[in-house]
Amino acid sequence: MPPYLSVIIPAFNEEARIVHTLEEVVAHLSKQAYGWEVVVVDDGSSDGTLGVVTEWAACCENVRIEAMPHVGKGWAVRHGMLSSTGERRFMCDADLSMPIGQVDAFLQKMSEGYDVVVGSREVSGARRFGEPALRHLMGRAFNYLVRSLVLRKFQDTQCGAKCFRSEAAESLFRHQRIRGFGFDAEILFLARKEHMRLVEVPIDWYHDPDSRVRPLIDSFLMLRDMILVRWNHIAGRYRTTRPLRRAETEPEPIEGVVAVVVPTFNEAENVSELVERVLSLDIPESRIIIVDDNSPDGTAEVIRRLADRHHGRIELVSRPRKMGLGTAYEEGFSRALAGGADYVVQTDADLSHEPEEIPELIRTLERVDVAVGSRYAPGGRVGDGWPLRRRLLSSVGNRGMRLAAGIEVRDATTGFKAFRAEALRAIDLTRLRCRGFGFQAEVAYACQRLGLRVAEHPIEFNDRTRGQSKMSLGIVIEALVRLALLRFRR
Ligand SMILES: Nc1nc2c(ncn2[C@@H]2O[C@H](COP(=O)(O)OP(=O)(O)OP(=O)(O)O)[C@@H](O)[C@H]2O)c(=O)[nH]1
Ligand SMILES: [Mg+2]
Repeated sequence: MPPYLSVIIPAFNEEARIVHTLEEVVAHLSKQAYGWEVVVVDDGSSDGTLGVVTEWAACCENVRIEAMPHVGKGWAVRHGMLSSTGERRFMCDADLSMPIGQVDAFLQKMSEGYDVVVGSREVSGARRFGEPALRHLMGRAFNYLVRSLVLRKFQDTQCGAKCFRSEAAESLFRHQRIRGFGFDAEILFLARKEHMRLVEVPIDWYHDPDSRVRPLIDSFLMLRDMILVRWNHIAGRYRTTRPLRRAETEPEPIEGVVAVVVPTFNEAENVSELVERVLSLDIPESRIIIVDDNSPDGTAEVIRRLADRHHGRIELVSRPRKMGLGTAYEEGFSRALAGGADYVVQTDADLSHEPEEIPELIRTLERVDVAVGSRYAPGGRVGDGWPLRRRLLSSVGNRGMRLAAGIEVRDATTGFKAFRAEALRAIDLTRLRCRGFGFQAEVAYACQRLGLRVAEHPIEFNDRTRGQSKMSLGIVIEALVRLALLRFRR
């Protein structure tokens, strides 16, 4: 059962304050009749925050810590919002500038039907304590800019206390692009764009002299972020495809054992979200097999921590060096089959494919052997965020490979597929020649030659928002040559 309330606390170098904050928060929540959880997201602190919270959380089962590389407050909150499960998701600052007892007022508002409740230091009834006048003035000046650029009518966008209904949190934070302090305004902008019900509630605010906000630099960075929000909007990057409210009738859960195979190279910033999203799908018997090629960014370490938390549901295959995509799949697939999977899914770690589409891919397997998540099938699309160069590379590469090997499926290079176990066994993976990127197309070719039933399920593909792409023109050319040779030999 998911808890009623998740409290998300982003923390960057908060060793000195975080324990006191946790004590206050837990003391307040323990008195409530509802279920709750506290998620501290460590934003790659260089002090002892991670250690202190880990130790503290060991004694309190409702409190956990999520360790992230240092990216920014916005990214930490996003991670907390998407990896927590409460019906209400409340974010607050690690210094508790707003005493936690006031969360009740937020929840009260939510019960009146609001989707997003925003703590405000400016609306009538709010009080500020101990804030230097100059600081306040700068805050107001910034707010004026924000209002005129992106958010009319909001008195205070930057207060760290906000509460979201679960569906709102999931839809908003998934579309978030801003990683730093400007994310609040972006989220509110998106909420308004989606016609969510928003309200500001007055709060008591105690200024902390040790605040992490640097007035000048951060105001400047936020201004830049606001311009970015506007720009992203104009460029169509916030076009949403996901319905805000969940469907009235939930589809049946997936029966059978599902293994999701994910190759990773430098995906430390993406794997936790991927894992949480996959494991929260309505698939009772799912496992994730991650094949990591000794990523220098510490991906394996992140996975180990996840594996501890989700006991028995995550398997890490650590390889000594970058051995290529093809062999990574080969290894992941054989583990999946050896582990008794009925269905095997492959997906990239960079969240370009929505994990929420996995159940649909598997349902497609009721009538075929292989389901292909396809950008190029009718109804499929590539998100607007993909730069022209990558779009061209993908489209030309895809066409080229189809032509070279005579592949019928419209998206030959997609990394998002589902196989029935028997079908995957029928493809002798050890005989495939393409060790790198061409592997995807070679599998498509093999399916065709074996006469397997293949169906394309249209998907939206979005550019990765974190981490580096490993794709290049060289890789595409190499794959093309190999595929052409393959067909020629046959
Ligand atoms: N184990 C392993 N994984 C890899 C290797 N190269 C890429 N990957 C992973 O394969 C998946 C796809 O790689 P991407 O870099 O996203 O390539 P792409 O999706 O074709 O292109 P972009 O989305 O534009 O980056 C990701 O999960 C990568 O981390 C590799 O050599 N070994
Ligand atoms: Mg990718």
